[in-house]
Amino acid sequence: MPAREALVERVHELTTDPDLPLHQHAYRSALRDERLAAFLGASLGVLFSVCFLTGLYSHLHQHPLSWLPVPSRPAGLYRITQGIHVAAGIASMPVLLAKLWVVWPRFVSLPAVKSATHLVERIGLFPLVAGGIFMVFSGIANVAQWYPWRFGFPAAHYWVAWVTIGALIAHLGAKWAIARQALRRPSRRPALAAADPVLGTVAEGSHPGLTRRGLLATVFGAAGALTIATVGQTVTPLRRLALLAPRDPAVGPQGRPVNRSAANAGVLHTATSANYRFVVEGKVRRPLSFTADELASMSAHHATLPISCVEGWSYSALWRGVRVRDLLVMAGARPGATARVESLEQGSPYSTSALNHAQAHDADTLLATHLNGERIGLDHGYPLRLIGPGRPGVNQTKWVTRLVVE
Ligand SMILES: Nc1nc2c(c(=O)[nH]1)N[C@H]1C(S)=C(S)[C@@H](COP(=O)(O)O)O[C@H]1N2
Ligand SMILES: [Mo]
Repeated sequence: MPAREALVERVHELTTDPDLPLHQHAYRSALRDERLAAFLGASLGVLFSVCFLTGLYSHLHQHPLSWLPVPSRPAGLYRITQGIHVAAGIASMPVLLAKLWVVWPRFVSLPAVKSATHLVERIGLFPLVAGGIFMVFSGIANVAQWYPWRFGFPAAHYWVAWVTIGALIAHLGAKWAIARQALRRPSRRPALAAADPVLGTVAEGSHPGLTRRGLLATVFGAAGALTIATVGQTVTPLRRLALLAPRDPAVGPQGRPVNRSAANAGVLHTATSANYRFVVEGKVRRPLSFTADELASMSAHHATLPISCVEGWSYSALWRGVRVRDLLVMAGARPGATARVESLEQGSPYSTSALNHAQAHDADTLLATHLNGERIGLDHGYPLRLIGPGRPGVNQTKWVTRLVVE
């Protein structure tokens, strides 16, 4: 078969000509060794696992399971888990880039398949590498509120997380022994170098330029700098350093940030209309209905609670409002009741949110009329917004018009 022969010849040419990029020794560098690959891989494994667990916790808030109710306390818990989620995701960007740089000659190494195990391992690299890049890229783009895609971010970020973590566990299984060995031996590892013709074949010192230590310092320095330049969006004392954070927790209407304004949500008219009513309905003995003024005069309970956006910014404020649990009693709901709030906003996934039993009965779960002593502004949810302890920002529904008891 002449076509096949020509192809074989071409591959041979590509992989033996020292000037061509597929030549097997074109990527030799003292930095591309097992120890560095293992160290960067282990760091990335820790960062990705932290992101995965905190991400699952966030998912559980937004897609509740009746048999695994999320707690309403401590009030600042979600602020911490989500702050860590976003910070670990941002910090993993330079680590991921460095890891890919160190190991990428392997992706083009030949022979393409050495054994069945090698084939499985190689196929598994695709979901790992593509998934890892996707998770970090989509997460950071979401924090920057840049949506260069058509799919829904939360669902894609959630499902690809499972694929990536599965591939990570498989990769860990495949590399465990070699990585452990590489991390233990301090300097020369002739056994490893011999075992791996692609990586680790150039002795350190024979190559000028960056040392392993220098590379690690650069990578972790970059990760630290990115963290300091963004974490002030949630660790408020550091907010002046948060040069790369898209949100300043002290800037916005009433000195607090807003993602979706009343105008964007299309509620300018309905929220300010004299026809506005807040109603309590569903499984109740006495349905209730209030005007905006009635709500403001009933509102007597104070609570200091954070708004913790899934995007990683948060702020704490003093809220004044009507307790949801008092409304449940007034309406004659059964003691085990749960509830759902609905916004005047139409057709958004954030126009409704659920309160499980602990959340609905928490003394600080409020339908708020006041923010830091002032009537709540239109962009923060006038005339009424939900604010409860331990909840993600997306569940702190603004422009509330209905409480449906279940
Ligand atoms: N009806 C409605 N409520 C909403 C939203 C929304 O888009 N529509 N955004 C939520 C999100 S994502 C966050 S982080 C908080 C932000 O509250 P703030 O704008 O008052 O700071 O409101 C939440 N409540
Ligand atoms: Mo948010």
